Amino acid sequence: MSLTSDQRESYERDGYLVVPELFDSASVDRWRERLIEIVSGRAERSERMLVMKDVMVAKGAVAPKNELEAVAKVQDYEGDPVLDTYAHDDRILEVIQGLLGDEVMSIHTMLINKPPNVDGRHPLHQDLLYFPFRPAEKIGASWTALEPVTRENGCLVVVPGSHRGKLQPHGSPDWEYVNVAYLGAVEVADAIEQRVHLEMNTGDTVFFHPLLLHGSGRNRTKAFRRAISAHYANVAVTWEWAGGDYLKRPYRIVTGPRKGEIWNGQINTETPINPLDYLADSVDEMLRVGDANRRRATTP
Ligand SMILES: O=C(O)CCC(=O)C(=O)O
Repeated sequence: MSLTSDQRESYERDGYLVVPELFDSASVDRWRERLIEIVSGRAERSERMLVMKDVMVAKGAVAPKNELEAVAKVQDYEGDPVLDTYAHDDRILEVIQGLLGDEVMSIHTMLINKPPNVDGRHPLHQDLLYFPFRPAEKIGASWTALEPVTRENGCLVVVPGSHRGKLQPHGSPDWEYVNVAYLGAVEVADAIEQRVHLEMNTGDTVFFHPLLLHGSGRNRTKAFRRAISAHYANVAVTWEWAGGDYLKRPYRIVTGPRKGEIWNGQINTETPINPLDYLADSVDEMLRVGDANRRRATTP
């Protein structure tokens, strides 16, 4: 699907674009099924895949009835033959190319599972916090609903136009249960008043800018709220994080003449960005809690 000029303008103005019915239910069914297979151990996990348990499960605050009720996210599904068909799907890539340019690489992939009975909220945050690449406008996300998402089951919430601001300080929200690395922008009192709830049907897809403030609410239903997502960057981005651990993971080019190759990264650390400068909380504290939860999350 090539973008219309109205769609481009709306993305540039608001920082996001919803494309209804980008996928039919058959495509979406296989990704949802694959999540179940992976979580229940019926499918092998790809090399870097991380299945994260929900914090309430990890802390014993709720007793899940099955494996799927225990999981908050599957990070880095790259290499999974079924889930990869999402990140490499032409319907996604054509829109991404329209927004970011012709040659793009995949920089992150995940499934988000919001089971019933857990808090599961995502505080308002900006994804750029997690990415070493700049400039921000050459990065973008796709997020596809794997079932109808509503205010009641914790749909995405966005703050239109917030992508025109800067990367903000983030910290752990003051909630009783917060999943590891679900950081929130600290100063959001005004922004939260302008939030818009994106209620979507199965297969509807939202594309968004990495500076867009977004999050999601609690699942107050007795059913699951699941989504599949991928992040992309134009190959012309440069790696700008401080520290020496450059290119510690392969970023695969997914469009254009170098499709299939691993990005061979331009590094620009003249004015290095230290992501820790954007963390409002004690890093030691966050890492300590994070490690403990990760250990629990990966223990079957
Ligand atoms: O799907 C959701 O609930 C929010 C996902 C999200 O914003 C994230 O994981 O960064």
